[in-house]
Amino acid sequence: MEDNKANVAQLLEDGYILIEGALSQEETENIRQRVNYAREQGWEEGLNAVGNMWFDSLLDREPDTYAPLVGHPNVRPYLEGLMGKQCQLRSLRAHINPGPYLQEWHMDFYGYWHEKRYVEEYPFAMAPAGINTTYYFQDNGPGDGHLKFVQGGHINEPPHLYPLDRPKFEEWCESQEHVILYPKAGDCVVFINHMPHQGAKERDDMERSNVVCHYQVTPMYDGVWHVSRPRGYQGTFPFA
Ligand SMILES: O=C(O)CCC(=O)C(=O)O
Repeated sequence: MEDNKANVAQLLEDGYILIEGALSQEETENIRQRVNYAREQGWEEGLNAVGNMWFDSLLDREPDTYAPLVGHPNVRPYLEGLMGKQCQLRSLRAHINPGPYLQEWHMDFYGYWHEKRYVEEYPFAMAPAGINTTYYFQDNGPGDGHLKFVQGGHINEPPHLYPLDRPKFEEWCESQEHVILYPKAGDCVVFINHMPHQGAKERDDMERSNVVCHYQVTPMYDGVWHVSRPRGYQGTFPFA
C-alpha cells in the first residue's frame, strides 16, 4: 500500500508511469491477435492522415477479450489510487499503425484547461480530469517505435489551445523538453490525458498496435473537448 502511494505520487509528479509486464504473455498475444482480427473484419472507424487506424466498438463486439483490460488488476492501484470509486471508463479504443506512423502532437483531453478555468465561476462545480491506460502489444525498442511526452506537460497550460492553432501548438510541443518511452509488448503506460504526447514508428515495417482505455471522473459532461465520446453511465464504474 505504501509503495502504491509512492507510485501514485510519482505519476502525479511526472504525468505518466510505465508499468512493465502489466499483461501476461498469454493476454498480450491473445489481444494482439484479436486486434488484428478486427482489422481483417473491417471493423475500423477509419485510418487517419498520420497512419493511425482506430476501432471504437471492440469492447461491445468482444467483451470477453477486452473487458479484462478495464480496471485490470495491474493498473487498478493507480486508477483507484487517483480516483477511487469515481473512476469511470469513458471509452476503449484500439489502434493499429499499418504503415508509416508519426502521430501529431496532441492531448486526449484538449478541454482540460478550459474546464478548469470555467469551474472557477461556479462554487459547486468541479474540474474534470482524465487518465489513459495504453496497453502495447509489440516491443517498441529504440529503432522500432516509441511514445513521446512533453516533459511536465500536464502541469502548465500549453499555448495556442483556445482556439486551437494546431501548427503553433505542435511547434511549441516540439520545442519543449521530451521524455521518450519504449513500451514493450504487455506493458501499459498510465498517463494524465491532458499531457501532450506523440506516438511514432521508427521503422515503417514494424507491426504496431495498442488499446487505450480512457478514464474520467464523473463531472465530465458530454460536451467537453476530448478525443473520444463517452460510453454512457451504466456499467462504467469498474471499482464501484
Ligand atoms: O503510442 C502511440 O501510438 C500513442 C498512444 C496515444 O496517443 C494514446 O495512448 O492516447
